[in-house]
Amino acid sequence: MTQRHFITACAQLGPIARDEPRSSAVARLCTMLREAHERGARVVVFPELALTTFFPRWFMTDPEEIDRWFETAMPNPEVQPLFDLSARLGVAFHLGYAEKTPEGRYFNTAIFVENGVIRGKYRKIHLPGHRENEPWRAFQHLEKRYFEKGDLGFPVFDGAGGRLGMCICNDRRWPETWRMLGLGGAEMVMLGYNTPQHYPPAPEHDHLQHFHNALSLQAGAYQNGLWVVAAAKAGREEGCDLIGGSCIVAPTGEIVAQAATVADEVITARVDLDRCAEIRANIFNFAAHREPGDYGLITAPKR
Ligand code: ING
Repeated sequence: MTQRHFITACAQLGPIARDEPRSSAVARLCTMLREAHERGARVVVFPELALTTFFPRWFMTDPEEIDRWFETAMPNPEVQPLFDLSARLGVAFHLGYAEKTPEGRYFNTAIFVENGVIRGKYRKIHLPGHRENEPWRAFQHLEKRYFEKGDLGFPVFDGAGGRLGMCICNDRRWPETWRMLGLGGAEMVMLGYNTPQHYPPAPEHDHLQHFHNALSLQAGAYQNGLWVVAAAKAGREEGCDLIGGSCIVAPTGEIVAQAATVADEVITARVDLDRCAEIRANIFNFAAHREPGDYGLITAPKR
């Protein structure tokens, strides 16, 4: 019988340089997985696009240059050391990376790996930013150029003795993401993010990036009665300041652990999956209180 409570780790990454080889990023991830293990963790969550720098900040046209940022297999020789260490130490992990499928499709992807096996996969649905070069910006945010919208929905799967879900970065800002995972029965949602401090379309909101990050995660946790583990890629990466603020949020919406730096940093918290019931049997008892008959606009097609 797998325990319903365990230590979860959230491994924030500092900057990954444009020319930093994957072997270097993977070595950093392995170092943090070892620290997570030393601290008793059964799961560790790594950030979005954790193998390379956040390449959508640059406008590229050369297909070969673009392809260099993508993984065509998972695992692959570069990432295998992380899979091996995870299996050897018995610490499952969430990992974000850029996926190029054998059919030639491109996704911003996250996986959950336990006992060396991929047990969950998610492809980012809410792709922020733009598609064409916008030179007025200090840096680009070309996720709509380089990735397709995810085609796996919001899967909920078995892992760590409970029901797990994933989302990626901008997904966390959309309440629909959380409600889909909540309705799917997720008890713990794992995600990574690369969030610049400066948001070119609305610089007057730059000082609100940490607030909006926490607001989105805490609301998602509370309104769906689930644990949230959110890992940032942080720090000044190729001239772009990315926020930290990696954190673990309880189903009550309380932040129970938070990163204090913008570098590689492991934070941990004791997650008790049975605590989801405090919310989901009461204030957000979906069966008793939800009124989907009144929510038609939420899934109506865009006009
Ligand atoms: N990054 C950012 C995010 O949603 C962004 C994009 C930044 C949107 C700031 C709005 C405001 O956190 C990714 N990778 O989605």
